[in-house]
Amino acid sequence: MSTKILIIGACGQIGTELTHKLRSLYGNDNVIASDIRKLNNDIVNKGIFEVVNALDYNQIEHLIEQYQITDVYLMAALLSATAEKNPAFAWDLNMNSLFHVLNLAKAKKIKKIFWPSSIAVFGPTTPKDNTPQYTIMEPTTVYGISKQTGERWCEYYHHIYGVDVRSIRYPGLISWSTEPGGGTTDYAVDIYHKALKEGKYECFLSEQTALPMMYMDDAIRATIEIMQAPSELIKIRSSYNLSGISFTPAEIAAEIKKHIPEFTISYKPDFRQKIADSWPASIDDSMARKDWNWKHKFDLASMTKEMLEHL
Ligand code: VAH
Repeated sequence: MSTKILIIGACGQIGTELTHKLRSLYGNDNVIASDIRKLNNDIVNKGIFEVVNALDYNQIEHLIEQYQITDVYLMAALLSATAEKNPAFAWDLNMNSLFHVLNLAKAKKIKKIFWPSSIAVFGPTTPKDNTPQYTIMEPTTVYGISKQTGERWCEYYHHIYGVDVRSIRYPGLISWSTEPGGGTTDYAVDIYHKALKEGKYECFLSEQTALPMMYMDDAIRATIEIMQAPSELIKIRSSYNLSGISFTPAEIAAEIKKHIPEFTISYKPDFRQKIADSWPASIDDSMARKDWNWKHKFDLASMTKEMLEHL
């Protein structure tokens, strides 16, 4: 049976670029993009698009049958900052959408699932530098708790029901083509827009806040690679640590200054500082490198060049 893909949350920060990539790889007729509303014209108009509520099992099941879907990429979620403002809905959306897709796979209605986790599963008691794959995980955000719990259920459904679910703990993701959506790492996207538009940026994190980050092209490639890897290579069925780079607001500002010498940055930490302080500064992704041959391509310099050129 050929691969037929459903992306839930196709209009989000990752979903948008993932949809474009999957359409180019598998062909428009084999990729069904979906979201709660028609939130992105390109996604809606340049291929098959369906409005679907990630919390409505029957709607998802109907799409699976209508299009003979084999693979589901579940990208719908509330991110860290937004989730803190709406904990009950964040838990509902992040968890129950996952149960719907896991149960569809358990019922053998779909073959494979991609589900995004995050370095937000780590907390203030986790070793901060070069955080290992297996370590203390006491997340202090609703988003992190939902991702940690989701990882446990993914691993359970794989071992108990044989569900082929694959997952990556995304670091902060930086893209020029999609607006970020309520994350704590979004300063690293905003800074490029403001540097070009205003020549200055007021950062909501302090200057020495190091966080694991990745250019979106690397994140999309990692997502495709883990999904295309033979099942026997995917030894970790909770979620793989992944990271390309790690930097502070001061370091990204210095890199931007190489291109825009008059650029200035100021710092005004807000509620997101506490979230960032609970996360690792850098990640050890050696298990992904070992199991399915992951390697990142973009560093801070090459990412900055790409971002400023495209913007
Ligand atoms: C957030 N961009 O800031 C997301 C991500 C690691 C951070 O999960 O919430």
